[in-house]
Amino acid sequence: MANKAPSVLIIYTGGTIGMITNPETGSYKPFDFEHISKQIPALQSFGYNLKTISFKNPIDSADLKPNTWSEIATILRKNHNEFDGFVILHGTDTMAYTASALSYMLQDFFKPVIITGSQLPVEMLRTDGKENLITAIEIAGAQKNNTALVPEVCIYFDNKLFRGNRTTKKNAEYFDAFDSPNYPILAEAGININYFEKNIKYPDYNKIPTIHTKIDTNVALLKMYPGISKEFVTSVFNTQGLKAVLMETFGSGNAIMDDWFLEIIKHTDKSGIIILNITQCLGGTVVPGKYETGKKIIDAGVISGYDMTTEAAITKLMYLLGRELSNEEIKSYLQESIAGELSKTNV
Ligand code: ASN
Repeated sequence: MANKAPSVLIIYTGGTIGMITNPETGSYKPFDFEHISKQIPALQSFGYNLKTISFKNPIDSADLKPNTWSEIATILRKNHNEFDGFVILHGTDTMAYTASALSYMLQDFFKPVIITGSQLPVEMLRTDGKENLITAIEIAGAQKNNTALVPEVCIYFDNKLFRGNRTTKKNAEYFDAFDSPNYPILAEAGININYFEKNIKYPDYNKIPTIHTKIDTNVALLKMYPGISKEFVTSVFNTQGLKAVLMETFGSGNAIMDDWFLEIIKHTDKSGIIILNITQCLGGTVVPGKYETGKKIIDAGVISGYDMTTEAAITKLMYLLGRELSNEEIKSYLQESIAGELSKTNV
């Protein structure tokens, strides 16, 4: 019996890929999916069964709010059993945040969710959008023994397939917009698409796919820098409704040792606000207690986020706070991998 052609659902949320130039201002603005499909006639003759869902008002992802993640997750859950895979067209500015958030919100998902977009609109001759979209569709439909080859939330960009929650946008100019500094790529497209199966995470196929769509944004991001003032730090920690602070510290998790700073941390921890520590370096990990400057904040109550990216860590906090777990449960999940976003191997 001939194998059925794979079926892929494309969800168009916006981003440069579908933008056109506003003749009055000269700026790019989001446009509809029709425009994309006209620019890529190959979509009509693709060997797969393709269906499209388009956001009524496509957005520049810089203007994205977390309810968009819930909207996408709901569409994915509703269509999970109908399609072999999914492609999400999305702006690059916050693509790594969406990929990270979805990796937590979709639990025990068996189908590939491949997020892509472009640096140049699809109507431009040198666009990277055509290749990105066509290869993303091929990956979303790729199967082996009737199961998806890459059943993960991924970003496909510039010939590379990344685990979504390991990515960060590194470049606003060149086509290689994304990097995965702490985890190897899952596949690479050349003449063939080479899949690196040992890097791919597989779900428990006995479980039932579920989604968690509640997100709690009562979090703050605090980046360390020499000269950071007591007034500024105090104002961050005094934010009304605050439940967690993500600290981007120096090197392997080190911070200033001023008494006022350690007092704020201790007081915050006692009041039930979670403080999570990641490094502001592009690659590498927090090594708890390696230096005295790192040990002091651990003793004051800060917990380690190891090698998570900022995008993976902040969305993980929002997701876990949304689950309404106890602080002890949240702290324990933060220090473990729940969707392949963290490893402790280099510690
Ligand atoms: N501002 C755009 C967006 O994130 C950038 C892009 O897609 N290349 O929607």
